[in-house]
Amino acid sequence: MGKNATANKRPIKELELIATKIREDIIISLEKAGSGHSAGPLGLADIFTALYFDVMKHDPSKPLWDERDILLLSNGHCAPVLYTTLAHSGYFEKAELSTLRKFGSRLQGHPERERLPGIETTSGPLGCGLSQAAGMALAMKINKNHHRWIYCILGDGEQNEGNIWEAAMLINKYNLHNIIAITDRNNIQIDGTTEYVMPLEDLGAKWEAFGWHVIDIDGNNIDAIIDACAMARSIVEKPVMILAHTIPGKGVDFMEGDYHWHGMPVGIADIAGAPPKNEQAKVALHELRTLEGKIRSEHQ
Ligand SMILES: Cc1ncc(C[n+]2csc(CCOP(=O)(O)OP(=O)(O)O)c2C)c(N)n1
Ligand SMILES: [Mg+2]
Repeated sequence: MGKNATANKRPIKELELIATKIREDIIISLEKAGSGHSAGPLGLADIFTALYFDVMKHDPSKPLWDERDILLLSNGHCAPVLYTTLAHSGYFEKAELSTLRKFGSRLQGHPERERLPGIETTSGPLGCGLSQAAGMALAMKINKNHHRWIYCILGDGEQNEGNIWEAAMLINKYNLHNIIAITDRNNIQIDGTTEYVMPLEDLGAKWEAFGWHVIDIDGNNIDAIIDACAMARSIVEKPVMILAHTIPGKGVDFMEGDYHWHGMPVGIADIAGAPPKNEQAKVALHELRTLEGKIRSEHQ
């Protein structure tokens, strides 16, 4: 049996503590790497914590367990949150996080299937994840093990890719209702706000027009994420898109809401409103560790 199939549910405060530790490790590994994406991974830490530590059926000691739920990271540039969550779950040693983006490392800038336990697909070229989810769901249907859930994380800027909408139609046509898609609706992308680069709204209405059931949530509220996933699993007549409204750079005040941190780690760039380069990691970690202390004291 998978760990989360048998484990008692963790209290929300414990999950918030895990998400904060994950954010700290994202900052540390990106600073060591000297390149990489900060805003998306920090914003997604609550969703990843909820999925790996509560929602999904999986077993880090058996990454290829044929009853496991599947997590696909379609917005592959957010790899730091996937790697850090996998390490915290026990798929590999946390020490390996310090090899992020180094030559020869298993933790490259974008995830590669079979390179690291727990990585289900290769991603990085945007727009592919939902089609990969559709292929897996069709295979599960043919093999009669479609009781497993496939969680597919998508960026919002990523949804400028036409191929996502082809997958949206196909999933509906073939009733692949074991797919639960989650959009990281953080309103930023590579070089501006999503509404500036390519307006997406009304995004919920678009998904509904493609036959999907849409659930809007605060994507930085772990309780809300867990509830939305439970609701999504109970909706059998349609595929479900959870529009998770997140704050890019969440947890680090000088990064929050600023698209300049989309593809920047701490320590290499002078960005308006941020501390000097050599202070950025220290300030970010101080803020996160203060939050960690506060959650710990509330949890005791
Ligand atoms: C097919 C393709 N086109 C362009 C890119 C370059 N690119 C990387 S991330 C990104 C922005 C994606 O926006 P979003 O999904 O909202 O990511 P966020 O900034 O929220 O992390 C772009 C255009 C890519 N990786 N793949
Ligand atoms: Mg975005």
